[in-house]
Amino acid sequence: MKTQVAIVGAGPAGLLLGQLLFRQGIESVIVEARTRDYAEHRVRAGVLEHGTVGLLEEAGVAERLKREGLVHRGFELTFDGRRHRIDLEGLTGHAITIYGQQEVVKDLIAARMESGAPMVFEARDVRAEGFQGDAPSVRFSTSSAGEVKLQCDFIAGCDGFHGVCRGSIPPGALATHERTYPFAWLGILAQARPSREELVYARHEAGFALFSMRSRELTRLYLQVPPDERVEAWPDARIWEELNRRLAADDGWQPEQGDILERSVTPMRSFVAEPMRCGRLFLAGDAAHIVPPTGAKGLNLAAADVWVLSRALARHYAEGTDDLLDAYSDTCLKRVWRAEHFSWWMTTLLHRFPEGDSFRDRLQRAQLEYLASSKAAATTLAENYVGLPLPGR
Ligand code: FAS
Ligand code: PHB
Repeated sequence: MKTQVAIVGAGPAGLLLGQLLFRQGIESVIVEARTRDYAEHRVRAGVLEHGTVGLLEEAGVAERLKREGLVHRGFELTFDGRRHRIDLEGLTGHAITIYGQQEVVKDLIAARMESGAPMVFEARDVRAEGFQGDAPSVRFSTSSAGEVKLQCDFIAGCDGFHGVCRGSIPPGALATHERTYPFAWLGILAQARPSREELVYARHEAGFALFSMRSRELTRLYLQVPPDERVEAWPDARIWEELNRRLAADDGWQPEQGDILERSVTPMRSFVAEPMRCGRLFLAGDAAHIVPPTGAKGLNLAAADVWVLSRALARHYAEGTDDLLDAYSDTCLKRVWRAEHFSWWMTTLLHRFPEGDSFRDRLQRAQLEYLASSKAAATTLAENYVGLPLPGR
């Protein structure tokens, strides 16, 4: 089997790359370890930067997003029983869009099917090989095709944090930087009407809480919990009681309750692997970097990486010049570290740290008071939240 670009992983990064390459006449094969159903039903991200929406439009997969996505022009911070709105559009001219990651994945898989470009699900024993030489290939096996060697010019490692591509890079060729946090997020998806127009981020003595949504019928909520917490420790009544406590403010509002459809505990970590390239293997998305979800940056960073990679590959095939390919890692890492800083900053601002450090508490409050009273401070938060300009756009 032969192609130009072998893409490992059918998450948002791999699928969007496949679509952007297809629209530029560049061949690719997507190799995914799980089933289509798994890829389309994994509840994760929900916030799309305006730049990501623009990319999905350019990729020709934004029709349903435009119809069903919820445009939010601001969000609210809550602390000490008061709410402060951050006017995203007023401060930056841009808004965000609430549209579930699994919906983005469904739209991209449908477009892939329609294009007829190859995509393999349930690939086993996937290996990236030969990328330090001139003949890279991806080997895998499937129940229908048996052992397959997919020869290609380039490999795009879009297989997430737990994938195989990053691990196939020789240890000396990669440096990693990591920060883990002494807490996790308990996330729920509830069959409840979002009873507030915009997201609410709450810093509370008992810990962080987030009110978000997926549609006019589905609410998405998060609670800070200890890092090794088990979902069994949180029966429905306890979840709603704690959400009401942490999201409370002087307006008396409480989230509407409903059946909990999905619940999961997500560890919080910051992680960056450098460089994001080894020979003809290019890492993109969570395969190269992880941010704590407090800044809602993960999916958006993945989209930005494959935008940069698709442009670089297009230049390689159209003009035979590799300047953008050679600059790929530095171009992406500039944006990655900005988002890493923003996500770390939002996380340390809004979460309670177990050691109960009163000095840190006072610093958090001082920063929140500053955000609530200074246009300059609120603008910095807003421009990072809506998303900084994409390179070359
Ligand atoms: P993904 O992990 O999504 O996809 C990788 C794909 O590769 C998967 O389909 C996997 O099955 C496949 N794969 C793995 N190993 C393989 C192998 N060996 N061979 C073949 N395929 C393999 N981000 C935001 O921007 N906004 C948010 O609001 C937000 N909220 C989040 C909430 C939670 C609870 C979590 C966990 C994450 C959140 N994120 C958020 C971050 C998240 O969305 C990721 O950044 C995003 O999924 C990254 O996309 P990919 O890089 O495509 O990786
Ligand atoms: C979500 O809706 O899943 C979400 C929203 C904002 C975040 C993180 C997650 O910061």
